[in-house]
Amino acid sequence: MVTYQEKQLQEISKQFQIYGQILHAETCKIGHINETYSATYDQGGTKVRYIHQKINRTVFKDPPTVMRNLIRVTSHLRRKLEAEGVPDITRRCLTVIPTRDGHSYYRDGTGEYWRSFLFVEGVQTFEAVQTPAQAYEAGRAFGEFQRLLVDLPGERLHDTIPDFHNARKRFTAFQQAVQEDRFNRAQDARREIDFALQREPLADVLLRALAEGKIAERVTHNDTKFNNVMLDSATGRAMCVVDLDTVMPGLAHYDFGDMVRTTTSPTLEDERDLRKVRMHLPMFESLAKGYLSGAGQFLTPGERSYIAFSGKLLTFTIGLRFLTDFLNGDVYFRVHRPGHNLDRSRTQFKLIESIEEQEETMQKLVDGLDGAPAAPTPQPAGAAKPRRVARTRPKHSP
Ligand code: GN1
Ligand code: MG
Repeated sequence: MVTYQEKQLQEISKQFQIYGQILHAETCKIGHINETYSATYDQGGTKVRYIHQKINRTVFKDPPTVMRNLIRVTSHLRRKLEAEGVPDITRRCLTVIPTRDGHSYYRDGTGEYWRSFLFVEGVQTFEAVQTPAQAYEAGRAFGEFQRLLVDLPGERLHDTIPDFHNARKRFTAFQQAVQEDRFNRAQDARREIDFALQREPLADVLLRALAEGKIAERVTHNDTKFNNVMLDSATGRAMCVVDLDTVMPGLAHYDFGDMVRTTTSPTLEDERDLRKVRMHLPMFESLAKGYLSGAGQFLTPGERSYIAFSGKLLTFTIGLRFLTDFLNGDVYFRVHRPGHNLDRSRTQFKLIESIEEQEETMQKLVDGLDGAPAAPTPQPAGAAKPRRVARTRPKHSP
C-alpha cells in the first residue's frame, strides 16, 4: 500500500536528479526540528537509498541561505578530504543531490523547501554514548570538521539562526518566559527556574572572552550531538558528521561543549532517572583526546583554557532553551509527552551539577594533553551489545 507520505515523496523525488522508481519510504523519527525520510529506489536493478528532507521554515527563516552554506561547506570538505587522499569520500561527507534543473533545493507548491542527500550506508548512530572509544571518535570527527573548515575561502558564512548559542540572549528569553508565564507552568518548574537564575553569570563568560580577544570566531558545526556522528558499523570509526544546517560562524567551544553535554553521560537527553545522569570522567578524557587529535594545531592556548568550562556552558544554554520552551508552551522542540521539555531541562541541570563537581579535574586533564594524542583502538559498533538507544539508520539532519 502506498502511504500518503510515499505518494507525496514520489512527487518530491521527481524533482531531483534521482532516477528509478521509489520502492518504499519511511519517516526517520529523529531530531527535534526538520522532517526526514529515507527512500529506497530501484536503479537498474540495484536498490539505492536517498534521504529527503523538508526544512523547518519556522526555525530556519531563510532556507536558500542554509543551502548556500551547506554547499560551500560540503564542497570544501570534499576537496580537502580528496587532497588528503581519504578514500570512500561519499561516506565521509554528505552529498547533496541537485534538482533536475541544478538547484540545491526544491520549493513545492505550498512553499515548503525540500532537499535530498545520498544515504550513507554501513553506519550507525546512537542516541547515547556507550564506550570511551565512541566518545573519542565523536571528538575526533568534530575536531577534524573544525580543522578542515579553518581555511574555508570566501565571505563569512551566513548566520542561519542569528545568536544561536548566544547565552546572554538565551538567558534573556528565559527571563521573559518566566515573567510572562503564559501557560501558568512556572509553578511546575520552580526548582529548575531557581537553578537557572542562580547560574546567570555563566552566560557572559565566553562572550566576554571573545570581546576581549582571548578567543576567536571559527567556522563551527553548532549542533554536535552524539547522534550527529555516523560511526562505521564494522569498525566503529567515525565516518561522517551530519545535520549541517547550523554550520556557521561560532566558537570552537560551542561544538566541544555540546559534545560534553551529549557524549559524557551514558543517558538519553530526556532521562527521567536523574541518578543515572553523570559526567563520566573516562568518557570526557577520551572525548577531549579525540577532539584535540582531530583539531590538530589551530586552537590557541586561550581557546584551550575554556574547554572544560564549555561543557558546563552549553549544557546550561540548552537546558535553558528546553525550560524556556516548556514555559512558552512547547513551540520549538518537538515533544512526545506532556512535560517533555521540562524533563529535558532537568536532565541538563543534573548534568551541570555533575560537571561542577569535576570541572577542575576536567580542565587539568585538558591542560595535560598535547595537540595530537594517539587514538585508542575503536571497538566495532556492530559488536557492542545491542541497546535500546542504538539506531541502525543514520540521521542526516535535525
Ligand atoms: C535540536 O533537532 P536536533 O536534534 O538536531 C536543536 C539543537 C539542540 C538539540 C537538543 C536547530 O537539534 O540546538 O541542541 O535539538 N537544533 C536547532 O536536542 O535548534
Ligand atoms: Mg540539529
